[in-house]
Amino acid sequence: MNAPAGLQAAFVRSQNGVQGSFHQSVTFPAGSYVLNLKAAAQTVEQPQPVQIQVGGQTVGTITPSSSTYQSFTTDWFTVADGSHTITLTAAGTGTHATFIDQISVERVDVPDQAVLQNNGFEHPAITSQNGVAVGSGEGWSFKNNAGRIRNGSVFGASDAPEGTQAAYLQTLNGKQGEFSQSLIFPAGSYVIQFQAAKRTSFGGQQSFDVYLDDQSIGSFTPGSGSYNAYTSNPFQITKPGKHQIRFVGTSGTGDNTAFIDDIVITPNP
Ligand SMILES: [Ca+2]
Ligand SMILES: [Ca+2]
Repeated sequence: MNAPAGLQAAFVRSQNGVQGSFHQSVTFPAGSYVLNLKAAAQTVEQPQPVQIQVGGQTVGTITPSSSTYQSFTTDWFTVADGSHTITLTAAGTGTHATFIDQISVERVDVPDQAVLQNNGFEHPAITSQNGVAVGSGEGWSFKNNAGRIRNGSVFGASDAPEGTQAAYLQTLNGKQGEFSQSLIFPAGSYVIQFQAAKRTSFGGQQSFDVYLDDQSIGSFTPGSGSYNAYTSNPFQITKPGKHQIRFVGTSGTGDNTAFIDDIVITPNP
């Protein structure tokens, strides 16, 4: 396939026990970075994983699953002022190559605190007559039966504990609602605090799990139509970087809804 930039690209593969690699020394100002690159597989059936290192530290292993060039981003890494060697090495055993092009270094800024955008689901203001905004809200991604409500919506929820709008997680026709947001965390220990209530005007009991990336940090079953405060289990971020917070409905059948508002990430002392 054609290179995504210009006419040429790099390749790495392994042959007779020799792992192909290439490297370049780059002068970095002290800080945190990611590498962005494009990569494609020579043979989709036998992809060649590629290990990416900076100054001997592995910052990612990519395995292109397509013969079309796709974008990849490494983990975050933090370096001291000075020259560091970026090395890409074939990490598999096969002779099939991975093609690589358009490698760039991107500086990433670590905030002082992990802050959720639109943590109270107030934006944008809901204008629909039924007071429900299905699957939309600034900063958040919604899936299946999830979205936002404003006070007085057809869901019949108690008034939002923060502002006038909240999120809902509904299980309907066997599909569980979920919403998520990715944000940048400084290293540290944290808990997630939020307010939650159940729908009492219709349906059954909703329960939900909260995740940091793929790690469950708590299961919750709001038992009251009034909002109560809940706190996740503590979790540890060992390196600064981007992580996803996710709320997922867990009741399997029926029509069950939970309401959630005022989600705050707090350092765990
Ligand atoms: Ca090129
Ligand atoms: Ca709110």
